[in-house]
Amino acid sequence: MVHPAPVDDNVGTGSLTAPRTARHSDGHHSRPGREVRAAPAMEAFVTETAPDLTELLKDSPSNWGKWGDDDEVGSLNYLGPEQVLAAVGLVSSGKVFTLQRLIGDPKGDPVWPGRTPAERTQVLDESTWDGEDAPAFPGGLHYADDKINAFLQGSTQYDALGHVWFDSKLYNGYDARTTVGGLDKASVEPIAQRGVVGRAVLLDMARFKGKPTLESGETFTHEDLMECAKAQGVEINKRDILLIRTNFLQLFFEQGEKFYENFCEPGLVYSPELVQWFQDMEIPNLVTDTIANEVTFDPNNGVALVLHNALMRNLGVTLTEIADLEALADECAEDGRYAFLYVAAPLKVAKGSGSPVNPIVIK
Ligand code: UVW
Repeated sequence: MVHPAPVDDNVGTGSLTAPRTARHSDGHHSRPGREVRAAPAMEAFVTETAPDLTELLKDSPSNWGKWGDDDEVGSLNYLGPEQVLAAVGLVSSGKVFTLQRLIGDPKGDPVWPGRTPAERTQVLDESTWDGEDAPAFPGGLHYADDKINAFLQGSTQYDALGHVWFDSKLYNGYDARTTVGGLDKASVEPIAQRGVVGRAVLLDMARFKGKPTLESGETFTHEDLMECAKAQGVEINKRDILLIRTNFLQLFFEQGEKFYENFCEPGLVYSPELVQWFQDMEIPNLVTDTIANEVTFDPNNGVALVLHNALMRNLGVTLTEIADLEALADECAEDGRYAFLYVAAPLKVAKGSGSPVNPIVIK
């Protein structure tokens, strides 16, 4: 039997014959099927006037040690069989919603500045079998293979709890040097091993504010979330997974390059009260339709991604980003039911700082 050879030495194993790549009728080898639109480099956004996170969060609550010295899943510990069964009990219509954005969207993939969208490359396709020296499987088997080169945070994703840090310490006090060459501690793997299942509540902040999308830099607080919930007729319970809709990424698709000018996403803004509310409510997981879950630069102090640190690093709240909440939000507006079963299984990537995910909501 002759095996078709992949496009480069990094792909596949097995016995190889002459290298053959996917080839199109014009004789060209495959390329990713679209222009890859890169986000601008991160340096473009960095300022030096902000206070240190160490100072800003010095009195902020922490869950380090709460679930043991070896814990790597943080506030997901709040989700046990009781929460799963209560969430399953919410299922009544059987309607299913998938929350992942398309990887390799022909219209572009929104990513954090400095990251590049996933590139999918065709390795084998029908053209592999063109010509007389084509591989031959008994029975005439042909097949397609492809690969992606992607940031693990380059699409709808779970952040590992060790994804961000300051002061040389990750979640649970792990040394930041444990990230060198891959996350030895608080990687995405333990989150993926465990899975995430619970009652989730959609807080449709865009509809609540009567806007098609929230605006660049627009902020809201936990009190706004509670107001939104009240207007929607839903209660936020302890240990609920929060899904927040801003529809901000619609602007990515409408504005092209301009989207990254003065980049500052809308979202929750840090206050000690907000962090205490997350702690008291024992929120296990914050899911948003923005690239980074919170207002990018805190308008009160200029610090970038304060809540990544106050919530994820300190409290162990898992963060899920770039979720597509549009179809779900339309359904909630239609049926008036904003609480439902949420299930997510990030990929088991050893040492990964995050993982793509396709969360599922069942109503
Ligand atoms: C950063 O943490 C920089 O980004 P994100 O959480 O969006 O992956």
